[in-house]
Amino acid sequence: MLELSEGNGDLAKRYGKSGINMMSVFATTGDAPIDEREIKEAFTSMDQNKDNVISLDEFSNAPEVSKLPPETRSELFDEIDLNADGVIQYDEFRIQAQVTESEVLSTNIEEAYLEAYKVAMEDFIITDDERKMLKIQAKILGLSEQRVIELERIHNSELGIDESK
Ligand SMILES: [Ca+2]
Ligand SMILES: [Ca+2]
Repeated sequence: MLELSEGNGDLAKRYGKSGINMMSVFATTGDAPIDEREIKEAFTSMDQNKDNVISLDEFSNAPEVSKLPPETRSELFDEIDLNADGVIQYDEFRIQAQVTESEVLSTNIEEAYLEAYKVAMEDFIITDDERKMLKIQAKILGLSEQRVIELERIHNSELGIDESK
Protein backbone atom coordinates (compact mmCIF):
# COMPACT_ATOMS: atom_id res chain seq x y z
CA MET A 1 0.00 0.00 0.00
CA LEU A 2 2.78 2.41 0.85
CA GLU A 3 5.15 1.09 -1.76
CA LEU A 4 6.64 3.56 -4.20
CA SER A 5 5.82 3.00 -7.84
CA GLU A 6 8.39 1.29 -10.00
CA GLY A 7 9.40 4.52 -11.66
CA ASN A 8 10.10 6.12 -8.33
CA GLY A 9 12.14 3.10 -7.37
CA ASP A 10 14.47 3.69 -10.31
CA LEU A 11 14.79 7.36 -9.50
CA ALA A 12 15.38 6.59 -5.86
CA LYS A 13 18.42 4.61 -6.89
CA ARG A 14 19.71 7.57 -8.83
CA TYR A 15 18.89 10.30 -6.39
CA GLY A 16 18.68 8.71 -2.99
CA LYS A 17 15.51 8.33 -0.98
CA SER A 18 15.00 11.84 0.35
CA GLY A 19 15.95 13.31 -3.01
CA ILE A 20 13.34 11.44 -4.97
CA ASN A 21 10.69 12.05 -2.37
CA MET A 22 11.22 15.76 -2.64
CA MET A 23 11.55 15.72 -6.40
CA SER A 24 8.31 13.83 -6.91
CA VAL A 25 6.50 16.13 -4.51
CA PHE A 26 7.42 19.03 -6.71
CA ALA A 27 6.05 17.18 -9.72
CA THR A 28 9.25 16.85 -11.64
CA THR A 29 11.03 13.84 -13.03
CA GLY A 30 14.43 15.34 -12.36
CA ASP A 31 15.29 15.07 -16.04
CA ALA A 32 14.95 18.78 -16.74
CA PRO A 33 15.33 21.89 -14.62
CA ILE A 34 12.18 22.94 -12.77
CA ASP A 35 10.85 26.27 -13.89
CA GLU A 36 8.81 28.64 -11.78
CA ARG A 37 5.62 27.85 -13.69
CA GLU A 38 5.87 24.14 -12.85
CA ILE A 39 6.48 24.94 -9.21
CA LYS A 40 3.46 27.26 -9.15
CA GLU A 41 1.31 24.61 -10.81
CA ALA A 42 2.36 21.97 -8.31
CA PHE A 43 1.60 24.39 -5.48
CA THR A 44 -1.78 25.40 -6.87
CA SER A 45 -2.90 21.83 -7.43
CA MET A 46 -1.95 20.97 -3.85
CA ASP A 47 -3.77 23.98 -2.39
CA GLN A 48 -7.22 22.44 -2.62
CA ASN A 49 -9.15 25.04 -0.62
CA LYS A 50 -7.35 27.89 -2.42
CA ASP A 51 -6.29 29.79 0.69
CA ASN A 52 -2.78 30.15 -0.74
CA VAL A 53 -1.14 27.95 1.86
CA ILE A 54 -0.78 24.18 1.98
CA SER A 55 -1.90 22.39 5.13
CA LEU A 56 -0.52 19.03 6.17
CA ASP A 57 -3.78 17.45 5.00
CA GLU A 58 -3.57 19.04 1.59
CA PHE A 59 0.07 18.07 1.35
CA SER A 60 -0.68 14.47 2.32
CA ASN A 61 -3.46 14.26 -0.27
CA ALA A 62 -1.15 15.17 -3.13
CA PRO A 63 -0.77 12.12 -5.38
CA GLU A 64 2.98 11.74 -5.01
CA VAL A 65 2.91 12.45 -1.29
CA SER A 66 0.04 10.08 -0.50
CA LYS A 67 2.23 7.20 -1.69
CA LEU A 68 4.68 7.91 1.11
CA PRO A 69 4.46 6.52 4.64
CA PRO A 70 2.71 8.96 7.04
CA GLU A 71 5.87 9.69 9.02
CA THR A 72 7.74 10.53 5.83
CA ARG A 73 4.91 12.86 4.80
CA SER A 74 5.16 14.89 7.99
CA GLU A 75 8.96 14.88 7.85
CA LEU A 76 8.84 16.30 4.35
CA PHE A 77 6.18 18.78 5.36
CA ASP A 78 8.27 20.03 8.27
CA GLU A 79 11.29 20.25 5.99
CA ILE A 80 9.41 22.51 3.58
CA ASP A 81 7.69 24.56 6.31
CA LEU A 82 10.72 26.74 6.92
CA ASN A 83 9.08 29.16 9.37
CA ALA A 84 7.41 26.25 11.19
CA ASP A 85 3.96 27.87 11.31
CA GLY A 86 2.27 24.62 10.36
CA VAL A 87 1.42 25.54 6.77
CA ILE A 88 3.47 25.80 3.60
CA GLN A 89 3.58 29.23 2.00
CA TYR A 90 4.35 29.48 -1.71
CA ASP A 91 7.74 31.01 -1.03
CA GLU A 92 8.71 28.08 1.17
CA PHE A 93 7.51 25.67 -1.47
CA ARG A 94 9.43 27.44 -4.24
CA ILE A 95 12.62 27.71 -2.21
CA GLN A 96 12.54 24.03 -1.33
CA ALA A 97 11.77 23.01 -4.89
CA GLN A 98 14.71 24.99 -6.20
CA VAL A 99 17.09 23.93 -3.45
CA THR A 100 16.11 20.32 -3.83
CA GLU A 101 16.36 20.43 -7.56
CA SER A 102 19.77 22.00 -7.63
CA GLU A 103 21.11 19.76 -4.88
CA VAL A 104 19.72 16.56 -6.24
CA LEU A 105 20.38 17.23 -9.89
CA SER A 106 23.73 18.94 -9.80
CA THR A 107 25.19 16.71 -7.12
CA ASN A 108 24.29 13.56 -8.94
CA ILE A 109 25.15 14.72 -12.42
CA GLU A 110 28.44 16.22 -11.40
CA GLU A 111 29.33 13.22 -9.30
CA ALA A 112 28.57 10.93 -12.20
CA TYR A 113 30.87 12.92 -14.46
CA LEU A 114 33.61 13.05 -11.85
CA GLU A 115 33.41 9.28 -11.45
CA ALA A 116 34.16 8.89 -15.14
CA TYR A 117 36.87 11.52 -14.95
CA LYS A 118 38.52 9.83 -11.97
CA VAL A 119 38.70 6.56 -13.87
CA ALA A 120 40.28 8.29 -16.84
CA MET A 121 42.66 10.18 -14.58
CA GLU A 122 43.88 7.14 -12.70
CA ASP A 123 47.20 7.39 -14.51
CA PHE A 124 47.08 11.22 -14.39
CA ILE A 125 46.93 11.38 -18.18
CA ILE A 126 43.85 11.88 -20.30
CA THR A 127 44.42 10.13 -23.61
CA ASP A 128 42.58 11.16 -26.76
CA ASP A 129 40.28 8.18 -26.39
CA GLU A 130 39.57 9.02 -22.79
CA ARG A 131 38.87 12.64 -23.70
CA LYS A 132 36.43 11.44 -26.35
CA MET A 133 34.71 9.23 -23.79
CA LEU A 134 34.53 12.09 -21.30
CA LYS A 135 33.02 14.41 -23.88
CA ILE A 136 30.35 11.86 -24.64
CA GLN A 137 29.73 11.43 -20.91
CA ALA A 138 29.38 15.18 -20.44
CA LYS A 139 26.97 15.36 -23.36
CA ILE A 140 24.82 12.56 -21.98
CA LEU A 141 24.73 14.24 -18.59
CA GLY A 142 23.97 17.63 -20.11
CA LEU A 143 27.01 19.33 -18.62
CA SER A 144 28.32 22.40 -20.38
CA GLU A 145 31.94 22.48 -21.55
CA GLN A 146 32.51 25.34 -19.15
CA ARG A 147 31.20 23.36 -16.19
CA VAL A 148 33.28 20.34 -17.20
CA ILE A 149 36.40 22.49 -17.19
CA GLU A 150 35.48 23.84 -13.76
CA LEU A 151 34.74 20.40 -12.36
CA GLU A 152 37.99 18.97 -13.64
CA ARG A 153 39.90 21.94 -12.33
CA ILE A 154 38.33 21.60 -8.88
CA HIS A 155 39.02 17.89 -8.86
CA ASN A 156 42.61 18.34 -10.02
CA SER A 157 43.33 21.03 -7.49
CA GLU A 158 42.00 18.72 -4.79
CA LEU A 159 44.52 16.16 -6.03
CA GLY A 160 47.21 18.82 -6.07
CA ILE A 161 47.71 18.63 -9.83
CA ASP A 162 49.07 21.75 -11.49
CA GLU A 163 47.23 22.22 -14.76
CA SER A 164 49.42 24.95 -16.19
CA LYS A 165 51.19 23.73 -19.30
CA1 LIG B 1 -4.84 25.43 1.43
CA1 LIG C 1 5.29 28.04 6.74
